[in-house]
Amino acid sequence: MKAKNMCAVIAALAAVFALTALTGCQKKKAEGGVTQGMNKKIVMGYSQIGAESEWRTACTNSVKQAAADWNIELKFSDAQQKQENQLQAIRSFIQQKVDIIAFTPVVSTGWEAILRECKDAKIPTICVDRTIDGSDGKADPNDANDPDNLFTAFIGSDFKLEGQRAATWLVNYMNQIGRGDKNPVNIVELQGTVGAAAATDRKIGFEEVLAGYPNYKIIKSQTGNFTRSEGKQVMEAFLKSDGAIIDALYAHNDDMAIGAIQAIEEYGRKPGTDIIVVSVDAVKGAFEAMMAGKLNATIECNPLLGPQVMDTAVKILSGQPVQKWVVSEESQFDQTNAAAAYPSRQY
Ligand code: GZL
Repeated sequence: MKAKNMCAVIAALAAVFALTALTGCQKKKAEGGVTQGMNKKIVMGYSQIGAESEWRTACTNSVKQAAADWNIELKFSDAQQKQENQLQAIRSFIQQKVDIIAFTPVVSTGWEAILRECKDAKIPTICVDRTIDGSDGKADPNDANDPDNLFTAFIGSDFKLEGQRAATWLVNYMNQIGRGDKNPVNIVELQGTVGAAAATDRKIGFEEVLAGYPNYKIIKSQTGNFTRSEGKQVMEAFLKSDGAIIDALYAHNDDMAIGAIQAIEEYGRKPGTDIIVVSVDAVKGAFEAMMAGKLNATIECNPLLGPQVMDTAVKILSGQPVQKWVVSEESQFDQTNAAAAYPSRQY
């Protein structure tokens, strides 16, 4: 065979190989949703807490898209921030005999009974984003009451670490601008939803670091429920009572920080300059506020959990071992790196 023809054959074979490999891997991802040995499409029930923030919307979109990519049938329920709606949805998933149940606990308590019902029904469960009270990601096989034995896996962030990172960033920045020795450094805090693991642990982590800096004082702390509107309202109250002496704001999420920034401007002080603002999530709105000089830093909390949820579900249903806690990889951003990172942000 002439060399020219040989090259054509090799090129054709290479193309066929590449195409097979590609469709093979896509097929693998799509087949991922088939319960092994049963040739049945996996059916997942997912109880999401609501749509309170940019972060939550990104999380929901990630789960829905990943279910489609994995060829998993997703029964989705929006709880409108109410735990009773989540309990009702999970009971309905049990009655429908879904293969696996995923849920984001709106608050960390009140889940033992329903999770035992899931176990009794032999339906594995995945905590998405937030976990339940007492969970530390390590299940004690000898303790039936260990909260980590109530569910199969938790996919989410280390909220305490996020709080620690926020405080460390703030202390370093106040020192950098020559305000770290002020006594006191007055901080106001906008907490997330009362009882939510994200709020509880971000507060604990933040205060653990501040314990090493006695001149830093949290003079006011109140929930803004992770929403922009409530973040603005509560910040207006903080400014009314302490506006002249506030040095910094710690918000448990960007949505509340963005609402508070509006309140600070309306009050007549400069957010990002007079009042240093640090928050959590790293949603697009936070990058826009950092580029405008109104937000100083945000600690990333990754909402794009869908692929890990589906991958974990397939592993569980095909009998493969899974980690009890799949920790999200996260970074942090401030005005030195926000503009460079912004174009590639996905949420
Ligand atoms: C954190 C998540 C929080 C976000 C908020 O993992 O539960 O809930 O930080 C969201 O934006 O409302």
